[in-house]
Amino acid sequence: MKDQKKDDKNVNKKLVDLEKNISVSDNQFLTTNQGLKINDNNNSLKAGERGPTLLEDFILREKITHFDHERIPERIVHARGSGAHGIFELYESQSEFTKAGFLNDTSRKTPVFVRFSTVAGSKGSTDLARDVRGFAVKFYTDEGIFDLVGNNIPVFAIQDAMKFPDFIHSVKPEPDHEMPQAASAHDTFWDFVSLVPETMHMVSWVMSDRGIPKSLRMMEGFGIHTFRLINEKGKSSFVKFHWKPKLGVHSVCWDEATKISGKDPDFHRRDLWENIDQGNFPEWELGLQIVPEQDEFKYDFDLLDPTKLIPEELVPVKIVGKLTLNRNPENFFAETEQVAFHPGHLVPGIDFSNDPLLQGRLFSYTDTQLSRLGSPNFHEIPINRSVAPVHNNQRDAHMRMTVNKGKTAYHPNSLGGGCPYQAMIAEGGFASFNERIDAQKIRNRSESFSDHFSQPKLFMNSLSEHEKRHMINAFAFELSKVNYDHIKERVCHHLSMIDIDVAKKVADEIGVKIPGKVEMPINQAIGADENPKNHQPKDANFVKEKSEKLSMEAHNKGDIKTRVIGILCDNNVDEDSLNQFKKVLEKEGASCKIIAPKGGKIKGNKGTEIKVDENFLTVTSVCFEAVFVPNGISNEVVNHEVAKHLLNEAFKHCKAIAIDGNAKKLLENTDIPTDKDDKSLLVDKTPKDFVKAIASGRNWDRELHPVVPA
Ligand code: HDE
Repeated sequence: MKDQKKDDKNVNKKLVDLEKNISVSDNQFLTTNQGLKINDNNNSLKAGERGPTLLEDFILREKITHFDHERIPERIVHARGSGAHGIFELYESQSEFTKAGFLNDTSRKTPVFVRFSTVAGSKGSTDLARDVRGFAVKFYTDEGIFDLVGNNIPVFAIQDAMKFPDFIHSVKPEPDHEMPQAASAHDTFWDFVSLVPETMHMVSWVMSDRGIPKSLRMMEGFGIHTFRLINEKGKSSFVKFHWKPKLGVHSVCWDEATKISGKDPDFHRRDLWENIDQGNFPEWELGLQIVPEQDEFKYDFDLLDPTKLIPEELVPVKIVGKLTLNRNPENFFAETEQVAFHPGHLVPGIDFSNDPLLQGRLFSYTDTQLSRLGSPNFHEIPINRSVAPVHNNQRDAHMRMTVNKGKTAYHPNSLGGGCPYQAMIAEGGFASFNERIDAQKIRNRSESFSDHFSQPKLFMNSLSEHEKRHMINAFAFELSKVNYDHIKERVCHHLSMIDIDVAKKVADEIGVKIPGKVEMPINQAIGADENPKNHQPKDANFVKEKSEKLSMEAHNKGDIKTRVIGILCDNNVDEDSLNQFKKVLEKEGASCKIIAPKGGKIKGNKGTEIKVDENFLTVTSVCFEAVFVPNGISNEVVNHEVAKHLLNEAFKHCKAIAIDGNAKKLLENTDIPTDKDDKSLLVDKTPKDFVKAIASGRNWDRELHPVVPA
């Protein structure tokens, strides 16, 4: 492992700050929490060797009491997460748009902590459930903490915070039997979706391959809401934040996802940890979509509507900086579990918009920490502590760590010299954007929020053929699990409003008819308009065009960096064949894992000892991006069911397979057709051809004629 900590220390103020709390027990005595050295950590104090335990055993009581209280409530959403430390570097000053220090000063390396998460599953659920992924970034800036609490999908399911508890109650395991775990619920979730058509855009994204990412390192991130940037002169622009992964955007296929969930539920977590550990630091570029204030009403969707994105054709994403994750946490609980994000953690130069979903979030995130972390002092927990100085008159409460000196805990004061004093704007004081609001108090939703189908139509138009096929299959799979036809029909109706072809395929697969019309209940507020007729979803604008970047295909970087390639060998493997491929694959940045029937080491045909990474008991093709079988494999492997299954399954999942020399005998023993043209099945081809095949992405055409029953 690289000693990133040492390199970082020169620049990373947060790592230096965390050092204060790091405890190492090397060469130390075991003690109680009071510092008393413990002489026997194995036996409780008893009345006689076989007698009852004595209440006076304070050592036992302390140990057990602490243990009894070790758990805190998991997050109500985004419970399962993985975190990492890193830095953010700016390419070019954005002072034209914002005065935020970390977006102005290119010499700064702003420390960050990032937490990725699934949304629906609990803390111990699987990484590869079909779900949205959280992508929350905490910037420890010199002006205080800025949190960009986003997701890997650019739109949200609902438009108003008022619907969030309903939405989440529908998506979480059903309350009577607490099923299903990890994935979104079936009857309740789809019931909600069918009654709230604004969900259809986000649901379409989740049903696409974006819902089953290959790696956390290979996902985009989106701030979703429109925020504001404010420059030194007080001028405001609207902005949407994007994270673009340097490794491109990749997913697994559904059959693979379900198998990974069983074989390695920690697949994403492990991948992130191991890559950071090995020095393959994941990187994302920060992109800004900036909309001048005067263009607020220029588009046929509302910038304040979180179910809408701004197509990159309308407003290009300006790349302004780079995020690098370069250090794993020291302690999962202390860092990943206790980190507390909040979209209301702002720095001067960034402000909110009036997006009604964002507005509700501003309340929720502090509130939830009170029950999760247990005290309003959660900002003192080391991972949450600002590197900018914190001084105010807030005092006391549970687990207060700071020892505030002095008599005065009020403002204004004269006894404390007026301190801490307010900052003028020129001194870095935060002032909310001076937006003019002249309105009536009203519980309603803007008419400009009522087009629910045009953007999902744009999304579906933009998918490549196989992406669309996967999305249709996912809709069909999830809806097949729903027990009520009227729910399935209503969803198919909404789909028909978006794309009739998609709707027909889904309806056919799940065996329902698409209703011509469905009566929607009033799902928007009735304060201003009590006529249910006025609350039916509007037809989609006739969207013909595509938006290129909505397809994952547009984000393939054409390389194989950090991909894991399985190499199936045995004793006497042809070392030339093995090394020729391995060398080229590793030079291109992939990592190779040796698979052999038994663990330990094998001996190549020249007598070299080769370490085995996976044996036939542990191996599974779903953990590899591609498989290579070198020349010189034994008859045992040729006839072994595990070896046959490995190739069959890799083929089924459309992965590249390279076969060299006598390994053809194994190929012939599988269900893989060898007489068809297949760009990713390489027999006696060069390592470079193999690299090209992996880099070009999966051969999805194989799905059109499935032949492998694996
Ligand atoms: Fe969250 N969300 N959310 N959310 N959210 C939480 O805060 C909430 C929303 C997101 O790794 C909770 O500390 C409301 C949108 C992420 O710790 C909670 C609404 C987006 C994370 C909460 C939303 C998100 C959370 C649970 C609608 C994408 C995980 C624990 C009004 C832009 C952060 C916590 C982490 C977590 C509330 C909508 C992203 C309950 C009320 C939109 C990535 O406060």
